[in-house]
Amino acid sequence: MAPHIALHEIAAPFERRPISFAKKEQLEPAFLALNPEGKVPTLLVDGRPLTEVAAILFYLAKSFPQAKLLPDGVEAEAQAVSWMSFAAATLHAARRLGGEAGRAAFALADKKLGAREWVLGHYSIADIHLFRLYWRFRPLLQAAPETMPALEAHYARMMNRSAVKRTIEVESAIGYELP
Ligand SMILES: N[C@@H](CCC(=O)N[C@@H](CS)C(=O)NCC(=O)O)C(=O)O
Repeated sequence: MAPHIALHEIAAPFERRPISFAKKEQLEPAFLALNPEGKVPTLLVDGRPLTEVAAILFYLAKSFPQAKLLPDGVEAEAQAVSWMSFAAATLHAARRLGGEAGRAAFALADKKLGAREWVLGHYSIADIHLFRLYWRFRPLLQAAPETMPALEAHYARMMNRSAVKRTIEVESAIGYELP
C-alpha cells in the first residue's frame, strides 16, 4: 500500500500485480525468485526487484524529484531514513508483540510526531510509511483515539489526499487479504 500511494503521488506509469496471501502466492517459486523472503511489497524496476518499503519509497522519491516526496539536503534525507527505519523496525514489528507493547510503540510514534503537521515539516515518504502502518494497526490497537492525538490528526490529513483515496479505492476493488 505504501509504494502504491507513492506511485499515485508521483503519477508515474506502473503495472499492479496483486498477490493473494489466501492463495499463498507470495510463496510460489516465481515470486520467491523475485523476493526470497516471500513478502510484499516488491517493486520491479525494468525487471529488477527492489524490496522493503523504505527502499522502494526512497527510490521513487529520488527518481521523481518533481513530486517533492523527500526534503532537500543530506541531514533531511537522513531524517527521512531515520523515520522509515523506526517505522519498519519498531512499528511494523510491534504487530507481533500485540497488546500493550503494540500500543506503546504507537504511543512513541505519537510522541515523536507531536504537534507537527507532517513528519519532516512538509509532506514526504516518511508520512506515507507512518500512515500505512497506523492505517493497518489502528483497528487492532484497541486504543482510544484520544490517546493518539497526533497520529489521529495525521491519519485524517493523509486520508484527505487524493493519492491515498485513489489507492484505497483501487485496493478495495481488488479486495484486501491482510496478513
Ligand atoms: N520489512 C518489510 C516487511 C514486509 C512485510 O512484512 N510484508 C508483509 C505484508 S505487510 C507480507 O508480505 N507478509 C506475507 C507473509 O508474511 O507471508 C518491509 O518493510 O517491506
